[in-house]
Amino acid sequence: MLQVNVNQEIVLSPEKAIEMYRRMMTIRRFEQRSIELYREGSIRGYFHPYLGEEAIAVGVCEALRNDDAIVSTHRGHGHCIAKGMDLGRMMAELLGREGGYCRGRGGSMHIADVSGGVLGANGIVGGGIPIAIGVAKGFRLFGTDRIAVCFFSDGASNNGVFAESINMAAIWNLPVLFVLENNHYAVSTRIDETSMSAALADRATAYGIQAETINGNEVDLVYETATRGAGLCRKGGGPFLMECKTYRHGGHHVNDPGSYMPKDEMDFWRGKNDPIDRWRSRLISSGLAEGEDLNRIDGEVESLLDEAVEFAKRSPEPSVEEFLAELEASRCHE
Ligand SMILES: Cc1ncc(C[n+]2csc(CCOP(=O)(O)OP(=O)(O)O)c2C)c(N)n1
Ligand SMILES: [Mg+2]
Repeated sequence: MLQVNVNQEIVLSPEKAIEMYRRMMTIRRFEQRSIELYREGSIRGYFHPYLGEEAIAVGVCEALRNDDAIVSTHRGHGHCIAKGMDLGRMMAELLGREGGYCRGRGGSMHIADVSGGVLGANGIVGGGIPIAIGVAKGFRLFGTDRIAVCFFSDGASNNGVFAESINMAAIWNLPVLFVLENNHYAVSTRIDETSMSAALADRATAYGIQAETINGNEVDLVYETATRGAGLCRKGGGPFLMECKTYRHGGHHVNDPGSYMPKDEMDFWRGKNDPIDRWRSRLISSGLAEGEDLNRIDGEVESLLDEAVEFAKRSPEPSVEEFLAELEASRCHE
């Protein structure tokens, strides 16, 4: 049986190991298919792809319970898929259709599924962090052992709200798993231009919170760390921060060519450090799957995405009258 590589007590079952491959591939192909839809004009507005960071969302969400909650970011499609959201309804949301999770009103950056524990993507950088603190406080007040997971990236960790929130989580001993997706960039600004410390996890230890830095492109390592971190939070051991080093496979958003990203750096992260290729090789070398099995999964993922795109395109556009009526309604509440 395949075991995760650092902690021999946490065993990854073959089923879970293969499921993690399927989920990562689903995120990758969802993003690539969505970019095609964007290019043909079916998706409008901003679109921040999660390509290259798939192992973090999948490794973390596989370590959660269904009733745990996550708070996402502007780069959130991967988090939503990893938490189990339906591909068709997600695609419809991106296309701005009635069949979407928020009836097309949220779109890429404000998609949410409260009943599924996805408490929203967020267009405000760092905006999700205090929400996770409030959710975790609520879980505690209601006497549950549910936990809140807060995804955010290096740029958000430079915002004041991060410092205030993490301190509050520490003093109230809240069950928050902070997942810092350090992809090294905030738009075009490299993290070493804005931080004198290479280990952003040190910021958490300064507030008295346990924290670790790991390679976020190794899904088993992410899973193992998240399992320990979530377990600690659930048992009342306080918040935990995991800094996952990773890299965007392109520019900040779909229309950013990323020409400021050095080619050798990009080649490294897209090549031998690609999270899906790495996991595929591990599954094959450990005898858990043959290449053919994984190719079959790739085909199944593609069929699901065909169905998702078809569902989204068949779903009606919201009517202008209804939009205007909703605007009027919100004005009445001002
Ligand atoms: C409060 C706030 N400031 C600035 C922006 C504009 N903005 C959007 S994304 C982004 C960069 C965020 O970088 P990071 O937190 O590292 O996330 P990543 O894009 O790497 O996932 C900025 C500055 C914003 N949306 N919200
Ligand atoms: Mg970043």
